[in-house]
Amino acid sequence: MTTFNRQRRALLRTAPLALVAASVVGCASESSNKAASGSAAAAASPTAMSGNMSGMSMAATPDASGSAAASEEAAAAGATGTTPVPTQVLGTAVWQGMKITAQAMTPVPFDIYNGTSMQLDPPPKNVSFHLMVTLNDAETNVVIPYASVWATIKQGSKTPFDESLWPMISRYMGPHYGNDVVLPGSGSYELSLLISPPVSARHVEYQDVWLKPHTVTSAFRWNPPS
Ligand SMILES: [Cu+2]
Repeated sequence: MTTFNRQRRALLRTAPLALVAASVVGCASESSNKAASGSAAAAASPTAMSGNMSGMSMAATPDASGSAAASEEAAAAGATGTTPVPTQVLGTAVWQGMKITAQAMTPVPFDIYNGTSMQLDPPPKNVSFHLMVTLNDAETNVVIPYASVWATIKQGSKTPFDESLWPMISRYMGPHYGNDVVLPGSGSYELSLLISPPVSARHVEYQDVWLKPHTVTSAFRWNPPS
């Protein structure tokens, strides 16, 4: 299991609400999403951040056991014709009592409902996996919704993935943040997750935590299933 490096933001984010809005109205299947979403998304761009990395980074364990729910989710997605991807943990971190878990599983088509209409978002060509980020209370394991997550995957100077994750629900995973990811091939990658605070009313035990966006990074290795 991989431990994310913790990366403190040097730049204060000011628009978590706008980021939520951008992720809802944007087309997450397009890599131009971030640029097309205007200043709100640009303000939330991980590339706008600078910060000091600290902590240890360990190689990802591709076969680290994911949750049983993720396996159920993957099984439910098995009829899509894409190559099954064993559910694997790409990285974990804890931020002020919030457990952050990034997993890869079988690519899935998903429906995006904007309040009026439903639009199917099929897995893109040459899709590698469905990236799922779950946020849980580290003590009670209760799911934490209403946050937003931007994921960036780099390999050297290249950035094959840099998009917001959809706030997403499923029968097996519950609320999570997800998108389908295309990587150029097997190799070592670095995953950064920009977690913007849950924008919601909070019971008072959460009044002093998750008040600013926070970035965690983790190295992982991707081997496409054969
Ligand atoms: Cu999902």
